[in-house]
Amino acid sequence: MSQPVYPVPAKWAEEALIDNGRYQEMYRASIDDPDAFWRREAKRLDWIKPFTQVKETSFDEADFGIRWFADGTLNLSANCLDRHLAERADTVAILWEPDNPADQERRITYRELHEDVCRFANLLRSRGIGKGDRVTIYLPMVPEAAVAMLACARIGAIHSIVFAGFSPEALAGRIQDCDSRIVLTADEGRRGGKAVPLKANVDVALAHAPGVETVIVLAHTGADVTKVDRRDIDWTSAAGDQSASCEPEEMNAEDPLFILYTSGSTGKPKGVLHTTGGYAVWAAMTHEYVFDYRQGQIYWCAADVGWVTGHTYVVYGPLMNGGTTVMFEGVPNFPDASRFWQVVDKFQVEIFYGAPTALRALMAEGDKWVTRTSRKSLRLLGSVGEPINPEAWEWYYRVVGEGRCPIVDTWWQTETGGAMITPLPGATPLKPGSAAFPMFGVRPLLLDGEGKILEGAAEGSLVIADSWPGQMRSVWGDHERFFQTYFTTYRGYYFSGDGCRRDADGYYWITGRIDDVINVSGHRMGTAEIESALVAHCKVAEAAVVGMPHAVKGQGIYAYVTTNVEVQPDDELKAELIKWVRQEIGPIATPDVIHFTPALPKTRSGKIMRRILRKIAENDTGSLGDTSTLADPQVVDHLLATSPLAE
Ligand code: 6R9
Repeated sequence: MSQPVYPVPAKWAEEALIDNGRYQEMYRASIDDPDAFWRREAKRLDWIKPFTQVKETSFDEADFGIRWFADGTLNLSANCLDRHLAERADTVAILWEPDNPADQERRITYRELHEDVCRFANLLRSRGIGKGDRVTIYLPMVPEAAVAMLACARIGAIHSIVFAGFSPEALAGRIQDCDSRIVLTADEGRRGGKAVPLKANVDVALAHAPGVETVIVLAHTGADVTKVDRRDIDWTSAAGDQSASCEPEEMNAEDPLFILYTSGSTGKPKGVLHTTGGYAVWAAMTHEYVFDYRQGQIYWCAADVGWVTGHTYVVYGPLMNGGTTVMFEGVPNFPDASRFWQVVDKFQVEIFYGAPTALRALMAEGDKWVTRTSRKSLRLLGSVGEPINPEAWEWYYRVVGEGRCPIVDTWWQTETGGAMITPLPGATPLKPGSAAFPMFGVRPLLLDGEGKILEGAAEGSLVIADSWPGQMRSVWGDHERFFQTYFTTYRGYYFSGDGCRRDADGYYWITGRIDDVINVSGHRMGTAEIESALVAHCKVAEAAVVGMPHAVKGQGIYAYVTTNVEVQPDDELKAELIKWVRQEIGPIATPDVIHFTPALPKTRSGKIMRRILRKIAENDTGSLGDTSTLADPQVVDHLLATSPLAE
């Protein structure tokens, strides 16, 4: 089967910041002499005290450590705002589109954003928040979310954004894990015409997190919400009382910038910690090169700020580059499946960056929703969050982009801070479904099960051989867990948790997670997290969760559940368990299938044989492999006989 390859359009090769020759040259330079390369790249930021040290990193246990630009100081909010004021104060920084197209959009200039951030930063200071304090942000996709992030960065507070779709229980866990004394929220969010009761969720969460002294509440929808005296304050009036100037805190390059909780293969979600200097260099550089971004262009990353993509490519990257970033509160299919492309036309968006799950959902609605819009402004498309199947890629390319826009399929992770393996639009001939080549300074390797390096065309575990500036620095409160999670599977390498193939032309093809993490609509879920939610239910004895193929979501959630003996497993209990998991974690963790079983298939040593559970969930039951080590092979027969997927 011959694979299509789309060459770089001539115009792109001529006009882009980086053509193929330049990519090769810069990549070489970044690997051969990282200090010289990064010393140059870091000049894109305004430093308060210039650094003299550049890369001081080791992935080895004996001298493990990751430090970049460690003696430099800077402020990221000043890099996103103040330095643009002289020349671009009246340029629109944030173009906000509400959930409902009948409501008014907002255009916020750099001058206005700077003012809002200063006032809010002063408000935080007035509530006793300063350098190193954790601030939990539980906000919808409104400009105030960016204001809150930048205000934290301005005073050196560490923000921890919790996606507004998470439940009160999940929110409480994240508040407690990092000991936040303050929560920023809104009365309600809006998504697809429905209200999300954010303030009510915070009230429930705080019953479990008594350390919170202040809740700042944005009146977004104007809904009536409860107000706890002395604890809850109104965002707009309290910020309005503050001065519009606020001296930015001088931060060391290695001072923490933010925590973002993400799921792993074991235990509770971990607080991924990013620091200031390296992350900023990585975010600004990758945003410029990957999107060939130039000031004045209208750029839209459709991710939520609750995920890392929203941090790096809605807020920090574009604002450091003095860009105009679109923030969208809504969803792709409300009021109808034309919504994305109507927003593209409305704002004349040139660069659109979205997730495969949304594209597959829109593709299923038919081309007419796309073709009835113009989209003439579009020049470049991007994809992130999960592997994009070639069919969806082709649809995106032909129908949305009309064959005119390159697609940058960017592979990266919360842990990596920004794009790691990606095409560059002026440099890389595209293969649909491949994330192509490494970003500057990134050394990907494929390893086999024994940890042997695979050369040439091969498939194996994707590891990164050396540090890059945007790398996470620790797990909040548990540095040992950081080392254990990422650097012990393969000694001396950062292990991504992803499987990957490299073809004969050196293109990388991410095949998906090879650990116990599933990717549902681009959202990472630890199977262990969903299992512990299930077993926390009083009628459940045991549970095992695996991923299953899902046409739109990429992966769905398949839960095997053993109830307590006296319980009758029926449809009513199924509905109850689904509701329970949504409540414990959030709607994104809703199981697609609940398969009751009197027992789980286990080895004689008591280990659940997940391989078999995965096969059944994939409805690939012809090749279950060796079942001879099972304690009770009849369990498998029962599962096969009761599988809801079998015809
Ligand atoms: C940025 C982000 C990370 C996981 C990652 C991988 C999957 C992300 C991808 C992709 C194939 C791409 N992933 N981008 N897989 N192609 N272009 O999504 O971060 O939420 O931490 O998820 O997502 O499996 O390991 P995060």
